[in-house]
Amino acid sequence: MHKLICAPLFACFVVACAAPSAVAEKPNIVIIYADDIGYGDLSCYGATAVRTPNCDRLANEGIKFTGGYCTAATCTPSRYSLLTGEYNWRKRGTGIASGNAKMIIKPGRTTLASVLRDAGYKTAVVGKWHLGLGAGNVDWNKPISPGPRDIGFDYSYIMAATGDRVPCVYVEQGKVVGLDPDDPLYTSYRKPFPGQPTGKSHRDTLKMDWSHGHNATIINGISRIGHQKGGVAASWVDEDMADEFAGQAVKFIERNKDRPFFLFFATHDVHVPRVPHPRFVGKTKMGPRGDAIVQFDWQVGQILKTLDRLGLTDNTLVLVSSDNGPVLDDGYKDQAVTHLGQHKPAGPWRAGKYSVFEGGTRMPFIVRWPARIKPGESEAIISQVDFTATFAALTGQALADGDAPDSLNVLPALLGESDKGRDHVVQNAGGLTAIRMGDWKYIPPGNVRDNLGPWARAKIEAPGHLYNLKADPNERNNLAAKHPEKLAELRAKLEEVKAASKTRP
Ligand code: NG6
Ligand code: CA
Repeated sequence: MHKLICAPLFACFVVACAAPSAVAEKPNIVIIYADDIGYGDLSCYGATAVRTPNCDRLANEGIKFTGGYCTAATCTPSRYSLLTGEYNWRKRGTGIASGNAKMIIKPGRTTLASVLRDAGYKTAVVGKWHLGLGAGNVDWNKPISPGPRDIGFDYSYIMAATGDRVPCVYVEQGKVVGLDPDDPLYTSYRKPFPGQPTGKSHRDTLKMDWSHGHNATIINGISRIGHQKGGVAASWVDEDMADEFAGQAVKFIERNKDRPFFLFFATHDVHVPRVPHPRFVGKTKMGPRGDAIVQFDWQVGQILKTLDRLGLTDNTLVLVSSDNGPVLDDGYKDQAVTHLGQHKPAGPWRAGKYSVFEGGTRMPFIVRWPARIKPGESEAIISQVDFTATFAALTGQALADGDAPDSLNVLPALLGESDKGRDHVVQNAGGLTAIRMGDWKYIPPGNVRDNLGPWARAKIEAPGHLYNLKADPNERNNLAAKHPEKLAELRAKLEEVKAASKTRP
């Protein structure tokens, strides 16, 4: 009897004596991943034309990072890197995926989700997926496989791609939600379905006009990229999407309140088409884009309220970030350009979505974990590609040699115990990759997107541009001629990273 009691007590003692960071911890983890929200879009990062009280609460109660990055200036590649821990530009086929693309991440691969599932977490993705589904020629009328489950998510309630791409339906656990078997769903990214009205043929019937692309099938009065036939009852109502996703996220938390859970909550806001619920319309003077930011923040609030209500706030790590920089006109005439006013969606950084200038990949990045993290601000460089190794370290999971090849364990920086994260980070936009090392930034020769849409380009001449981000955060003063040795150093580092197959030690 005595012995039986003693053994577990002794085990507890040993665990308690070990260094804190060596002990596996199992806080709940919620990553709230915005779409196309820029560094300057949240009031805790300086916005005044829109207020984001829920994000601000997180920033006050946690750490506001000023050097947080996504890996690429568009959605699919950033999400690929976040989940796999691999730089997207190492793998072909990780560019912006169409709505009927096959699954991009190989089933069985080690991902952030599989690592946490193996650590005993219940795992879920709710919201935007945009990483392909199925094995090619997906049939939406049958169970869709492979999908999120095959890379570590126990539960999924997602849209296949984006709000502006067909199919405009939710997919829960591999099945289209609310699909009427008598009205099967088909998609095509090549030919239109004969006789179907499109944004081109029925432009005057649209509730929001398109500006480029986005002129194929009309769903809910809005024309999209790609053609969809059938699935009428299953098709979403854009105005209800934030409620739908937030509701599913809350239900997942409620179902799993008594065990460690990992929720990847990937909101659709503020991607196009921006069609916030009527209760958010007019909340800002910026039109739908501003109102969609308010709607995003409301979704953050739904998560925070749920954690408070269930007594989970203290031991839940909540991380808020975004998948790429901001954009104004991204295909619809939605007042984003005309009603911008003095608002600076990318904050102090140059350009936004689609660009290797800082605005493309420098993200809002907030981490709160009351039980463990002291509130503050940090300049540490952290990339979303680091999530897999960092959360593996937190939860005591080992990674095999080939796993998460570019993911660095930056746990001390994430927890605010160190101001050192990465010493360098690679930033990608389409075919261009740039590198930041310390305060320096090198962009190789090429054409760089240099606006927030409508588009302008900056030409980067040989041997590339060199900026000092500390002195010149807006990347205006090219120091290539003045500091050729610095340029050579950064270029060599970028080439070394590109030539290697992995950068994780
Ligand atoms: C582009 C779309 C844009 C947006 C983007 C993906 C056109 C002309 N532009 O091709 O509207 O959908 O893809 O955005 O079709 S992302 O945030 O999902 O990467
Ligand atoms: Ca995006």
